[in-house]
Amino acid sequence: MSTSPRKPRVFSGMRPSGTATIGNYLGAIRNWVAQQAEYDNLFCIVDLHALDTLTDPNEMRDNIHGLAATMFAAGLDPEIAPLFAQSDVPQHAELTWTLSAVTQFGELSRMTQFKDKTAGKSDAAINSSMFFYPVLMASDILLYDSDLVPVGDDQRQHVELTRDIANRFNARYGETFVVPKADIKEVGARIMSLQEPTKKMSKTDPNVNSFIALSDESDVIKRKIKRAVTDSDARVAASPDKPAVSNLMQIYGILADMSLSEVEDHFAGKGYGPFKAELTDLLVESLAPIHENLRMFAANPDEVTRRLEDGAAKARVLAEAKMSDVNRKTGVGGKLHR
Ligand code: AQP
Repeated sequence: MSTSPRKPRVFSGMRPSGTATIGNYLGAIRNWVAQQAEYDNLFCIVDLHALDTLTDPNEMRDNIHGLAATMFAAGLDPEIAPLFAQSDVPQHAELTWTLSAVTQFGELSRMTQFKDKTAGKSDAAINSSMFFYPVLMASDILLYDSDLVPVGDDQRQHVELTRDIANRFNARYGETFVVPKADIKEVGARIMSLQEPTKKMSKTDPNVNSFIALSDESDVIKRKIKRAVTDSDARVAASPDKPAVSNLMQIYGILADMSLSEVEDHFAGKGYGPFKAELTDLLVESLAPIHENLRMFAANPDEVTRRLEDGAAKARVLAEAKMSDVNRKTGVGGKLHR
């Protein structure tokens, strides 16, 4: 009897810190959906990672459900890609503490995201959870023996740190964790702000014109694309000295399945007006099926809850087994298990 080889395990997460943007979609969700049949998947709404951003419990609950509905609406199939809320599996927090014992202060201090998000802030305004974020992320990934972590480019350094943490734990206590690899696509991995094209598009950007949310209706998309900054000349051409137009061309190219040079040829001699009009139409058309599904989930919110509960039940089985292996290896606990 031949047994088929185990499919690689994929794990990835998203903070329910706001409404998912076209950046989150093109850099992450779209890839998760496109390759879900190839892998043994687990996806997570990482609510504990959002505690330092959201202080209103109702907003937290609404965002968790809204983001889950968005991921299902975008095509995540709960039968092959279970989705769950991080805090429904307590081992994420438990493993974080254990991994903090093999994570160096200096490593966390060097994380670019920490430096970016805390720049210009006083110590009193920086929560330690922001500093500790990569340890919780390492625990999210390592808890499930994940082989691949499909993320946008901004998370590359955190996955590298996760690898270092896994290797250090394995060296100290024996083979315990799979050492994961980041899966970062060449296109879409870094969609930039529509207002400041040298800055990554973020769902928590206070300027709502800087991003297109997946839930934005056509009139909002039209307005935001109209206001999107462009570069000084009127040519639709991609180059490092034209970051604004290059970013818009990248969005167009991914959605139209065209390379940047094909996009450039398509708009040769046309200028920004026709380009922005076509980009708006393409975005509206691409998001229409997601909107239709979102309306379906809005009419049946219990279905989202049910799917999240199912996902958590599947994740807990794996997390409990891994955490008891970890505790046995480190020797903590009163059971004298050897
Ligand atoms: N601009 C982006 N381009 C491509 N990919 C992106 N991702 C985020 N922004 C872009 C990818 O989306 C996934 C989920 O990210 P997250 O929500 O957990 O946190 P983040 O990376 O910090 O994303 P945001 O939108 O900027 O959130 P906030 O504002 O809460 O910090 C990840 O795979 C990420 O790479």
